[in-house]
Amino acid sequence: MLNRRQILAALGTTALATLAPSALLAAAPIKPDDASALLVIDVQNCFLPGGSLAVKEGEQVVPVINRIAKAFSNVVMTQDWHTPGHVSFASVHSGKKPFETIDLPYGKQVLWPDHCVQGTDGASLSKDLSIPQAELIIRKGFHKDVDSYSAFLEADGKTSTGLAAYLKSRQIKRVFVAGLATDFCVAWTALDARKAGFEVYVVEDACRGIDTQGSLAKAWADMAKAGVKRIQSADIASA
Ligand code: VGL
Ligand code: ZN
Repeated sequence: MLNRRQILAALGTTALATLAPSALLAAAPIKPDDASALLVIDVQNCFLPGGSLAVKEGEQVVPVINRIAKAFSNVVMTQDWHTPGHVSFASVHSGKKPFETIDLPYGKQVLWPDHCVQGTDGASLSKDLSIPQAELIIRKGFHKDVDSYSAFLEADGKTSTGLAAYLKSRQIKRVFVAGLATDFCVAWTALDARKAGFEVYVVEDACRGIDTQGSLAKAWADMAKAGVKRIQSADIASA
């Protein structure tokens, strides 16, 4: 085995100069400033263990989100907030089962078990979230005939939730996205945030995915293509 000195000697000064600093030094931690906001997506009972659309390991995002949130002065949370009999529920389409898809006027829709019905315990935010400074809760998916994975735009691609205008009027330039599920509400939120002109980071270990029909790999590929930065919670400077 070569030791560190031998490796450095073998690389020589030219190679070293080429590699430094990105390869040899750890990246500086990212420090959220007043122009940064953490978006905590859908950390609701329905998506947690025992919930009707439980995301595998979903509960593991809670302590990670609580920890990183301490570094943010701006935090916005979202709640998936469906009407009873919402169009995204398999139960309202005869002969259809959860995770099958149908064509709706606005495009392809994955069908889900009934979840996050307005005012139910399943729609409540996790009681284990501890982010007292959170300043806004955006509810989405409350139009019976239109789904909304994204916290910015409904699935018709045109109805706004108002979040982009809110963030812009608060002078926010950078958003950090965490929560559930990576491949649906997190990814769609991150992609729409890019379209709205924000710098976007998705905190991978603060998210978990559903992963149906290749959706998780596709989501990461779409996000990379759109310029979304994939980071870990350890990349964020602690408060
Ligand atoms: C979500 C499926 C259906 C999510 C919401 O929060 O990612 N996924 N509704
Ligand atoms: Zn939903």
